[in-house]
Amino acid sequence: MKEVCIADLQKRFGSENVNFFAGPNGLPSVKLSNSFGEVEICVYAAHVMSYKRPGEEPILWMSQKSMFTVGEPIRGGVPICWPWFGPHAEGKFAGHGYARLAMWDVTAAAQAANGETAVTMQLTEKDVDAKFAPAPFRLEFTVTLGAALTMDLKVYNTGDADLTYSGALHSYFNVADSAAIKVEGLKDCKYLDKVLNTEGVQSEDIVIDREIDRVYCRTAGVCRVVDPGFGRVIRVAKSGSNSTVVWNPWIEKSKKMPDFGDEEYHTMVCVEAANVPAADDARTLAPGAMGELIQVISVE
Ligand code: TA6
Repeated sequence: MKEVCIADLQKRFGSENVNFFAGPNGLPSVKLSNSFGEVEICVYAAHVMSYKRPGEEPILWMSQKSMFTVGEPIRGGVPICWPWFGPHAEGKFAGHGYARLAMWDVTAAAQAANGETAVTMQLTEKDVDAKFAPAPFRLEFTVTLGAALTMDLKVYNTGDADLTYSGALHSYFNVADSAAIKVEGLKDCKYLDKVLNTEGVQSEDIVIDREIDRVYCRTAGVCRVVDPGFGRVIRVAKSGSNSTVVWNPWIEKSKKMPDFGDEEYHTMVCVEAANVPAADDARTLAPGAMGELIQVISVE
């Protein structure tokens, strides 16, 4: 795994609003801060770890038991699932792809006149363990902190053959009490229920009263996490995605995950901008083409 020098990153990209630091377990990380709030991103996995607006509860959730170990996924924030969503097709590798297990490069940072602060990180097949036999690609992930948090994943096919992939911006949201929230925006949407292995149609707003692991199909719409406990609504918009995943592990699954506290299901819900194959939403790029997956998080 490549070595990343924090001092070098600060020298090349640092500013009043962009500061690199040794994050959890010393992992190279960057903090974007401005009048809109603060975001911390780990260069390992290009992983948005936290997002906070002035005077509010954190918007993203992070497990107290998350491992911040190279080679392991970070549990919380916004994992970048790529180039496959869910289990590996041949079962040869862990779920959700290798992008969240690699050390990315920082390629740009900017402070805009409107007060927004952005950083871009990049990953190519040269940065990925050869065991994955990755086809040529380049990922560019730009995080922009403004009135909203915008995460933009660009996928470039740098090879000479078609590139097919799936994935997600697998966002974990911080809520006061998951049993008291509702997720709006998916009513009347068909879903694949990964707990019951059935299909269904969402008749009402989603409430969390059991393990929920659903892939909502043919939906490009906005979701709203209505949280009475924190007295707020988190608005989750997206583009480049026609499948939205909603997940809460609830009691039994929480106990089975070593990097997830037994009681932590009470304070989180995942609403993910995804490209899920089972929802006919895998993507294929011709040589030289670019695909894009964007999630925009704001508070109403
Ligand atoms: O997005 C929901 C999901 O696919 C669930 O099935 C659960 O596995 C979750 O992702 C977390 O996956 P991970 O590989 O990060 O443990």
